Amino acid sequence: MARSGIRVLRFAVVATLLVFVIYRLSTQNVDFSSYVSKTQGALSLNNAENAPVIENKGSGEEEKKAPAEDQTPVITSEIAAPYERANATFVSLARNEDLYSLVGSIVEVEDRFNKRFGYDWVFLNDKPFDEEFKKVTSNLVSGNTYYELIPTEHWSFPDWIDQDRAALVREEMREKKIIYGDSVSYRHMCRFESGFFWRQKIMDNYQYYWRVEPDIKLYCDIDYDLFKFMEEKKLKYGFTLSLYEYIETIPTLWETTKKFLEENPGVVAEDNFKEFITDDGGETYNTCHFWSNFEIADLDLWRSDAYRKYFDYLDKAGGFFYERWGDAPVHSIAASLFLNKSEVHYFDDVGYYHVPFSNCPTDENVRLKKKCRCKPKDNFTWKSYSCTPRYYKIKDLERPKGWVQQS
Ligand SMILES: Nc1nc2c(ncn2[C@@H]2O[C@H](COP(=O)(O)OP(=O)(O)OP(=O)(O)O)[C@@H](O)[C@H]2O)c(=O)[nH]1
Ligand SMILES: [Mg+2]
Repeated sequence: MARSGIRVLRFAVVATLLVFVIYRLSTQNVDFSSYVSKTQGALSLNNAENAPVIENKGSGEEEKKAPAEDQTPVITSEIAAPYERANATFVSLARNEDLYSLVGSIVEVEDRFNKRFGYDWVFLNDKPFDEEFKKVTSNLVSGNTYYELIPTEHWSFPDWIDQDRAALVREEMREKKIIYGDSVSYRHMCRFESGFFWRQKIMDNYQYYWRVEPDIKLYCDIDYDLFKFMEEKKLKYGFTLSLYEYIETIPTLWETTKKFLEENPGVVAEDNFKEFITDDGGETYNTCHFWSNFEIADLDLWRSDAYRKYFDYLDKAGGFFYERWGDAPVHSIAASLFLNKSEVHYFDDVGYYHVPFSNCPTDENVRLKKKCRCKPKDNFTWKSYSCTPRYYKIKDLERPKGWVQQS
């Protein structure tokens, strides 16, 4: 009897509660609007007001909002339109198996820079790109993507190379544990980046390029168009990191360069950047080079008569195979000799990482303004193995605030 009384009481309480809830729901509109607008704000990619140098020449139309009843968050394009971009592209040399290392780099570049500009991206490979590579990368890049197969003659031993001699060198370098010293493909890569990436037909469509490698990081927002900056400042070569080269990989590169210069008078620019690469007026090479895994440059530098002749000369000498000449010292020597110093630029404000070095903006104000995530102490710029202090000296520039603490 007592138990059934409790049951009746429990039923009465639950029923009352149910009736109350149904009544509240029928008399009150649940308001989702604050959630929706917050969600829209968070997902909207349009933050053109944070892009001070983009001149938005649009019609002044307001950003399109979703109809009130549509609660799907709106993702608008971040590309300020219409915007007159420079004639430029990203370029990545990669293998199919590099895909997921490159994907990280693409996301960094898109998030920190390109989603607001939509520049193209050219992918180059000595083997055909597979469908997965194309699907994943084209989905991430905000501009157009192009996938090009490198012709065999740009990725093979020229007929004047003595194969036995080249094989012997690789064996010696393997024993000496010189990094990539025994690799054939690394040598093809260095030769290709020196003499052929800019000769690919697709590159004829562009004036400037930005080279991107797998596994790099961009530490800071890039709040202006670096390509337009190159154009407006008449810059031909931009870098973020510079350092000394392992001399074992380039023992005769400078001797060969000197011979080339003797045989080709008049190729060196009048107000050149030669002091960056030599400390004794050209007698010896100090091995300083711009780290070419990051490069923003004008393709005309490589298309010039001087560089074409220089590359052909080096190629005939065979050092890409008889030694292990890298594209970084080759590009750097050429840029330092064939350009005026005003045409070479150090992007101190572009936070960049390629294992194992970082370029972290020296000045704290810059790091805060550009939302950098790098550790200032890791900045390689002022370390003893960096060549970048020479840049400041040659250009007679004041070092940024904070450099002493980072040296
Ligand atoms: N298609 C193709 N690309 C290559 C090959 N070897 C290297 N690459 C690409 O060439 C660029 C330079 O190669 P890396 O292996 O990064 O050379 P590195 O920067 O000197 O050395 P890491 O410290 O390994 O990064 C990268 O973009 C690679 O994806 C190859 O055999 N085929
Ligand atoms: Mg690399």
